[in-house]
Amino acid sequence: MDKSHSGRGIIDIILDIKTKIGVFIMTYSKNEYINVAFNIDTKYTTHVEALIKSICYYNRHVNFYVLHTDVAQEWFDGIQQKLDKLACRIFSVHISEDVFEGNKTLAHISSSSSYFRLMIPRLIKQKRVLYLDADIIVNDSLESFFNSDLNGAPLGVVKDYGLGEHFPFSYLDASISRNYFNSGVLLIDCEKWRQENLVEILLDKAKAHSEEVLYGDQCILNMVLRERAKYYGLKENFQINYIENLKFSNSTDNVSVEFVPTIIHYAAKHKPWDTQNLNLFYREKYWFFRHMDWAYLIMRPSV
Ligand SMILES: [Mn+2]
Repeated sequence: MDKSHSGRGIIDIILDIKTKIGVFIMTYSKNEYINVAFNIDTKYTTHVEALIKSICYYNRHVNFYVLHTDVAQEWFDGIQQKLDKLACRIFSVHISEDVFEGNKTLAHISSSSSYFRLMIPRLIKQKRVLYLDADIIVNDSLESFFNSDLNGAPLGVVKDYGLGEHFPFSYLDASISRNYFNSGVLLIDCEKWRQENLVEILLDKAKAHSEEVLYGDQCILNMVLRERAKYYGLKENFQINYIENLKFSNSTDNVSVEFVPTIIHYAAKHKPWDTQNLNLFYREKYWFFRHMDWAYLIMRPSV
């Protein structure tokens, strides 16, 4: 109780130590984990492994959380063995098949598993989580995006560039706003979501509207959060369908990008792993990481 003898409290002293020992501060901030979540089924493990490798190519100290109903524990064990050497960890977040049992509309729609991502702040006890779709490759360090200031917003997002001028959502009032974001990259302030009961609010919206919405849970997220989200630029969710549309409307394959996208999102009908579009923009980036040997990542000088 008596701190008058020194005139300073414990906090002041800790702050003092931190400012005096600069190295300590650097090490400390480097040890902060980046939390990344995916939502996949077992068919997607190959693609998510390529995505994890791309993240480890540019980042260390990452916690990976995989939301799923059917991925084998052996897959997690094998990936963790590689990640041990990269100061990263992977966690299986197994969700029971009947999680939406009490919710008729959700239980019956085929894409109901994509709604799992709405529950991230309830499932993952972290302050902040970056959700990424599995049709993504990371192309740079995530540190500045992950730690960026959300300015009080519960969510960081990127506009859906694939829509162009269309706004085909009767259930979203365009006169209020034509904001519509892509839900493949979501920077989630989990603490704020928990404080505001956003998981419940989103699941209630889903209950009421899941049968009429055009793009499933992406529309539900937009219904609740499009006016409250912080919007980032194309760099943080570089949507390949946008580039493919540009190529098509200009009848050219010759597109160059003047910045380095941090997150490449193959949000297109055709994926880099199929044979439908061999000219898909950044197709080679996916294959670079898909074939990258874990041994190379492990032996490579630390990033
Ligand atoms: Mn996607």
